[in-house]
Amino acid sequence: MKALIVVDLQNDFVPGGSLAVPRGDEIIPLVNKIQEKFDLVVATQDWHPKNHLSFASNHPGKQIFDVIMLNGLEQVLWPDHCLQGEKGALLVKGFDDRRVEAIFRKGTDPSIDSYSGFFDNGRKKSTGLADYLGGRGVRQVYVCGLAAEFCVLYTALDAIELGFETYYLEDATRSLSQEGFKQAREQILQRGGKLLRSEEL
Ligand code: VGL
Ligand code: ZN
Repeated sequence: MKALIVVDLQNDFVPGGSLAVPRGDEIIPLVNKIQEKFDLVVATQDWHPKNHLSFASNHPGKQIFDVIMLNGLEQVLWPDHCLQGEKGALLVKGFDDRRVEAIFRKGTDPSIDSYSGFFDNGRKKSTGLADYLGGRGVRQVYVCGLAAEFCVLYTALDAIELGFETYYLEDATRSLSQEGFKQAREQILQRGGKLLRSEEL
């Protein structure tokens, strides 16, 4: 069983959104097209309460993109994004979600961030995605979406660690920075994942 995980393809992460990934919207038609190659399609959704401590706005005196220590973990401070139920948090317009069988929401605990679709950044709480995929007999996981060096990367790294054969779809993602994308691809290879382009599917 092969599953496609569409990570955080949400309005706030495409141009016009509050944490826009440059050219993030370019992947929408590609993500639509490749779904037919998979037995199962699931999605993740970044889903923050207003008081989330990853928001710079909740740390007076701090700036967006400052890095702080938050409960023992390094935390980048982001602009407010993906507020629960608001437009920025909705799956992006144009994304064909008809075949998406389940959506896993993350980042709901105000005290900890959650880049991976599987666990929070402290690996304390699971979203249930691993059990869901296991229960559906999935062995191969293909990861796409936004942003390449954050939520897509950490979702893929957890998938590798959980024992899934893991493919990082390098043309069905976009990054906040070029350097971040390069480092993400290196980490995937170092940890035993594979890089794949969608035409190889
Ligand atoms: C993401 C930063 C903060 C992502 C989510 O989806 O990559 N990045 N929250
Ligand atoms: Zn977030």
